[in-house]
Amino acid sequence: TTLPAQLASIDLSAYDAEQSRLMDERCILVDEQDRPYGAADKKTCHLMENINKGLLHRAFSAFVFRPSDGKLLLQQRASEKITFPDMWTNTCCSHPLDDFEEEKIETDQLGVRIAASRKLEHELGIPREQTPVDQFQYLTRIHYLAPSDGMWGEHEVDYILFFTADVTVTANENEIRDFKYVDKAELQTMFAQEGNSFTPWFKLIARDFLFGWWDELLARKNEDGFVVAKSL
Ligand code: DMA
Ligand code: MN
Repeated sequence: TTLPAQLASIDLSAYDAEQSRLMDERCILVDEQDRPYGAADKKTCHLMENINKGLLHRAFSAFVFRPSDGKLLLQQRASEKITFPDMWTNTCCSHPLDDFEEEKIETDQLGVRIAASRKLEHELGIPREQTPVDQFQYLTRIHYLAPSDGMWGEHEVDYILFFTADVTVTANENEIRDFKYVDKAELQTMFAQEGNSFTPWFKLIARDFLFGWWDELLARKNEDGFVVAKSL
């Protein structure tokens, strides 16, 4: 049988083997009200051909802040990533998976919190005991669509989570090319510099929400001047 050109060209063998394997993970399909109705593999969910037909899945964006100075931990995505390679972005993004019962729990956004803790360990090597799920602060959900390179893209209901704690980072080089802590001014400088590219969701969140929320976070300091974590 002969595949249509579009389908033949999505053979993943040209991509990194580990990232290709991760395309078998099963994302949670949701409608525009974030009501789950099924599951599909990550490859299916991230093909623009399907996104253009309305396919939408659940995701999270985690932002980790350091208590001593309130700086935000950024990551640069690895060149191996199939979507949005080499771009600077927030600390960690991924998907709660249909593969794990506990990641489908909706009460107190527990499923996405568990997924965030799992992926902070997978991508940044942060031990799970350093990211207790009840310590994530849930801010809001955003529905957005963004193409990556023509063939691939994102279309998600994205849960935004803040987390303030000292963490130990051991980067997984298959996921992350670089990481750094920035304050607001340093981030603005990075945005202004030519040659830096940023993920579309991070630019969107930065444009619409991040700086206001960051100010509120910085206002919550204890007597020692440390930003205080806010949990559930
Ligand atoms: C997907 O992030 C989630 C958002 C919010 C864009 P990702 O591409 O980093 O996911 P993964 O690390 O699972 O490939
Ligand atoms: Mn996605």
